Amino acid sequence: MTATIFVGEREYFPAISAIPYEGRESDNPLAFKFYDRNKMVGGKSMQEHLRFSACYWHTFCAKGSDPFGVDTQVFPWDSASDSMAAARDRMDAAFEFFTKLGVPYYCFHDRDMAPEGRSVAESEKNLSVLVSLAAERQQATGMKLLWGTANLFGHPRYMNGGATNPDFTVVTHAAAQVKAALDATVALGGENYVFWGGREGYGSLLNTNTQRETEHLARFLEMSRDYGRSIGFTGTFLIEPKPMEPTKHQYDFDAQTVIGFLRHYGLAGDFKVNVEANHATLAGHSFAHELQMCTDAGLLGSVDANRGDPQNGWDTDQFPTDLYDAVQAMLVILEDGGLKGGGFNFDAKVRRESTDLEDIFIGHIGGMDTFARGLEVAYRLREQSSLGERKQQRYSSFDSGEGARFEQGHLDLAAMRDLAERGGEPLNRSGKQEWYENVINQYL
Ligand code: XUL
Ligand code: CO
Repeated sequence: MTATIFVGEREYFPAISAIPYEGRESDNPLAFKFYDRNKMVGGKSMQEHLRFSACYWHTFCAKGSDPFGVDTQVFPWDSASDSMAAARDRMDAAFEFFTKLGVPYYCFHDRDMAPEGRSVAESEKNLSVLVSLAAERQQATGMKLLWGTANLFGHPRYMNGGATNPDFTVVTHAAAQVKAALDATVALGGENYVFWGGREGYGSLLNTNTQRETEHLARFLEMSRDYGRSIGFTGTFLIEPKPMEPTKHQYDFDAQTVIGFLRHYGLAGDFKVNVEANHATLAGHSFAHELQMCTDAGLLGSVDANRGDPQNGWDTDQFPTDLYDAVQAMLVILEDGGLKGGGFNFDAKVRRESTDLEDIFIGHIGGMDTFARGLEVAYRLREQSSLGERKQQRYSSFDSGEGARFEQGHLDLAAMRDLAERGGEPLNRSGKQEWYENVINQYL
């Protein structure tokens, strides 16, 4: 995988070569300290466990602007005035970056890869031209597509929603875009296809029929699934929950909301969940909580790796550096048998103030090292500590006797009442939270 370093007509990062693993003593900012891709952790290499992906949008399309200020980052792939020429340059830069970094996967939105045209047909054509070039670059480098998606939030026509827009004509445009993005994903061998409904929600209940919009969303997803399957897409469709931003309320609020929705509409299985760390914290949850809800339901699809800032109530999309969080996430993922068709996609961006070209490498290196350490620590915790055993032991009263009969559905409420009377007052059993927390620190 990612054997060849890709350099197109022009080298965009001439000062940077393939990022090596140098170990924790290294002071080279452009080297991995912990991510050693071929290192085996319990029968699988780090690369196989973590299935890292870099994203097109933050890294190659965003340039540091925020609601209060214009771009701060000047990128050499942005100089062409023709939008198709700029898209080709961006693609060369992206594949050079992916291969020098050494991630096996990438992700993109239709509009990251190719500019919107003046009509549906022109937009489709633009995308298919760039998809052919991406296919050549994938072939040359061994890079693979973790997922594709359609941007149904940037264009003004989507200001009131994409699939949930109150205007049917807008919904048809959303469908046209998803159809083309599915064609692109299949053409590039994409392993998953993502729906993130940034504008599928509302600003005010006063002007919104939430029931109709939710039904429309389900219908839209069904038709997308049916089209995808009809063109040979065998991967997983993913819904990426987020509670808000840009809408005040987003229908795909959090993992449990999405899981309930998928089950209600018979979409679970074809569709799973793409958990994003910063979206979890915006919903008032932890990253590990969202992963746990998905693995409990058998519906963990993939991960958008990043972090928020505990002092900010918005999606800061920072690179993940919190080891404690990474360990807790990896404990849940290892317990589930590892990521299957999904990966760790860095939906993360360097700060507006990080204006050196090398900063995008440094951000990704830090994120990859964080999860590599998280993986190793979580693996050792599972192998060597009594964490798992103690957690299991907490439920041992359900393993046999009346507790087991309860789990099997053999007891009714009256029988439970009689058992309560017979059993007398239960002993207080300590939850031992502090002990669990201390064990994690001991292994860090
Ligand atoms: C936005 C977000 C998106 C999705 C893809 O918060 O996470 O970039 O990952 O549309
Ligand atoms: Co995301």
